[in-house]
Amino acid sequence: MLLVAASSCKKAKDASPEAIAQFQNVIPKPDSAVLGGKAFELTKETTITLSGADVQPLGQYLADMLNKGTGFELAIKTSEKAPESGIFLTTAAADTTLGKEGYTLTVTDQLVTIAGQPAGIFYGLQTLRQLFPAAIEKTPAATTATWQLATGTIRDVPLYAWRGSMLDVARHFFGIDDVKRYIDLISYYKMNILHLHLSDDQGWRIEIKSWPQLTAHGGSTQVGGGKGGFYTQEQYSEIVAYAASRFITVVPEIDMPGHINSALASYGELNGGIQVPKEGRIELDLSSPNVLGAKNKPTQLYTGIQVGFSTLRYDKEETFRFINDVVRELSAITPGPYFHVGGDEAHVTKKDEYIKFVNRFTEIVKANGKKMVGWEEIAQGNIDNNVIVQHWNKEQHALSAIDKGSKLIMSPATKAYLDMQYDSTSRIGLHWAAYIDVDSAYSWDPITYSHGIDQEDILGVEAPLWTETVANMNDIEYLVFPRLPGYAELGWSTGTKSWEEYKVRLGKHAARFKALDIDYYKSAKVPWVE
Ligand code: TNX
Repeated sequence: MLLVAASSCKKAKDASPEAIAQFQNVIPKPDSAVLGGKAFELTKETTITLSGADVQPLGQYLADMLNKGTGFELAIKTSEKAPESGIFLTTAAADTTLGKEGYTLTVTDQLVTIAGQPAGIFYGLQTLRQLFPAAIEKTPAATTATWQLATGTIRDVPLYAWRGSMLDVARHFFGIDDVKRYIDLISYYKMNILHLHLSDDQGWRIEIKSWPQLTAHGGSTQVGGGKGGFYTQEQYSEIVAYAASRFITVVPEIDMPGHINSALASYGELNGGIQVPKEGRIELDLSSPNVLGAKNKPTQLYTGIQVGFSTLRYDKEETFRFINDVVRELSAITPGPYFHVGGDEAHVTKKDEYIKFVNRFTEIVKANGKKMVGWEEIAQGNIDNNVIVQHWNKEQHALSAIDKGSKLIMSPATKAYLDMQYDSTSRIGLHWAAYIDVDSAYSWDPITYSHGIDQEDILGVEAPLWTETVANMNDIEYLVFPRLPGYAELGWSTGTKSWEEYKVRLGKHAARFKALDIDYYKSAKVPWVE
């Protein structure tokens, strides 16, 4: 008698139309995805098998995610050999052409295999989540759903190395739980950078042990006069570790030499003199008594939303002791390679002093073992190919950065600013750069956005969320969704992009937003399917 393995006796079922649609609706769009069209079913008997180095936490992450949505208690085991059925995560069999972040995901009617290096597997898991019905994201678990995937093969590698979002925790402060949720939401779309804007005129948000007043006083308020807040170094480390578990690098920013009033209010000796900026976008209200402070004297705390009026004092060594201490303490608790020095809108710093500041920043950041990142204005200093420049406004700065050998992060305000209103009716947001509806947010190409910028000059794409008008998590979600998946796709996906095609996929993510409890903006430009 012929013995046949039980599994091959069963004839594979066809995939449901829903499972097929899910296979086709992944955001960011995979490099290649070939549909098989049969069905794989996850049941309570499904086993997760792990193979290779550093794969254990990924197996646990997957089990937690699936168990939460299904109510199952899936078993995890380790084996060098691929199993016949279940889900198999392997770092052992990785195809070297996938790089650090690429992955393959193969679904047969019996077995789901994700192969890659750890980061690649993590991204493969994000794709896998999207291949399941949206209910997989719901808590409490859905008990009636069947958990079917369509069979097929996906091979995926990112276009850019830097795929990020910035969260401004200075204008309004956001606690650890909010930041962790932000990390989860951006990681769902395969972003790998969280840029934290940790200081600005209105607040200083990271404990610096050698300068305690920065947080004790400088962190005590925020836009609108609320109570502000800050992270202790331990809390910051908790955020950094949480981000790392999602393959996200935290890039800390201390904005200098402008955008610095919270430090000047805390230590008057740093104050280079508050002034009305000559080229500021908004005129400083001189009648407001709480903004003025004489050079070398502490300023008042500031709770408005104007920019460009404050500066560190250049002509005192004390300032550089301060900068050194801040960069040293913050670098020591930042495992990632980057330190962002701000450098934007220093409208009342004298031009020659501004350039000298940038040159000093470059030395200090390097001496502390980090790679310097700064807003595009730093291209006026002696920067080189060790420095990364974040382009947000003026093409001339971006081009001079390239001339000096620096790479660019593309964050053009007219396209990539998450704090811009969708249209004039948006309940929060600014509009100085543009109104950015979901179609506009997606319909640009970092390469063709400016003349003279080539793909090799671009490190990646980052969407900043400034929070002058953003006070809580609901506000964050309203501005970030549904634009963020589009920025993630611009950063990740190769190939030509079409809004007409993308908007259909995005529309189908509404059910996922809902299951993830994301309070998104229902733009009329998108055919939403909840
Ligand atoms: C400009 S963009 C700023 C921020 C503001 C933002 C508001 C940049 C480097 N600086 O200080 O928060 O506009 O949209």
